[in-house]
Amino acid sequence: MRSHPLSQAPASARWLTAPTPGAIAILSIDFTDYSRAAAALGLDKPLTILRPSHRRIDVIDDAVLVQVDARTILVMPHGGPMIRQRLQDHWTSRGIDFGSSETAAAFPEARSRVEALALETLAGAASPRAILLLLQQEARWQALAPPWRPTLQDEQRSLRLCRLLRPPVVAVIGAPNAGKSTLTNRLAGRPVSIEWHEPGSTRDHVGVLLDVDGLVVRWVDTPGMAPSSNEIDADSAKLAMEVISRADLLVSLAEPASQWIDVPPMQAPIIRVRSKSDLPRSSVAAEAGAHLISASRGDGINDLARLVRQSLVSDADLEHSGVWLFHPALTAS
Ligand SMILES: Nc1nc2c(ncn2[C@@H]2O[C@H](COP(=O)(O)OP(=O)(O)OP(=O)(O)O)[C@@H](O)[C@H]2O)c(=O)[nH]1
Ligand SMILES: [Mg+2]
Repeated sequence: MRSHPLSQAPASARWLTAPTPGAIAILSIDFTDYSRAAAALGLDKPLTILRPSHRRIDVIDDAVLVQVDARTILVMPHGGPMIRQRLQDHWTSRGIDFGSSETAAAFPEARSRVEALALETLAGAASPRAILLLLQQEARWQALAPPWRPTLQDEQRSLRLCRLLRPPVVAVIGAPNAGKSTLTNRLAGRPVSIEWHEPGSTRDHVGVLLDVDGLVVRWVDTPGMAPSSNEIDADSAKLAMEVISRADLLVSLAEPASQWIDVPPMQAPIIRVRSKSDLPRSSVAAEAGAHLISASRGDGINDLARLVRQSLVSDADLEHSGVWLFHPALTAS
């Protein structure tokens, strides 16, 4: 397991000996750029390959160091747990990465730290669209030349792509009877939420994990928003507002000839949807800025799913050929 040149840390470290007390401990330091690694380790004089050298490691301990090849140094300090910890804390503070050693051990087949992290991430990724992108990361990181720093665009694109790993929250909102639960059930392909011709049929919000055009989202069907004197409704409306305030995207539904409800200004973007397009009154097909659906008949549903996915993870993000900072260990400097 090599430290990757673009892992940003000057070197990655992993203990080869157990954390129990012993005469000596062995720490393997992997790197690709010797001078960066040596600077972080505080090595003033260079090591000669395969010749053990007794060094003072800053103020912590004496240790024997052996550089085994162009990319690995073994460090052998005294094996007490306190010394081990102090050494680890000291070198962590100088940017050496001890974090991914467990990941590396779990994926011995991986060719690099980036690949080990990608395989680990793949195991927990929510969305099918994450798979191919994660498998491409090893080659992409290898293709870049160190030293590399992500741009703000890289970081922002990476954050949006991370929605493929942890489902973003999409809240569907609208007046009572707008057709929110019917849309939810249509997207789920099964009944998950009560649809009823009387307004107020959804009393509490209903959350479901949905695959929306290859992006798995936490879809939340909220109760219709209307002033109410009923105690339960007031509570459920409060709960709905909490969900709305945490949403990454709002899908706002309005029946033909009715207004979209107002929500307080939020961070989350809003997609406006005109529902029940099959009804005769809805000859408003070309309404500016609104998407037309009939959840009962299924009209416009695939396009809406695509719009939802695009609003959260765009085609441009998915097709971008740059690297993805898909794991916190890749952002550590
Ligand atoms: N014609 C037609 N009727 C629809 C459509 N979508 C929903 N409805 C009907 O509208 C009524 C209300 O639908 P719901 O999905 O329960 O509406 P809701 O927005 O969840 O309502 P609340 O939970 O009460 O806020 C039901 O009778 C649905 O069958 C549609 O696309 N076309
Ligand atoms: Mg409902």
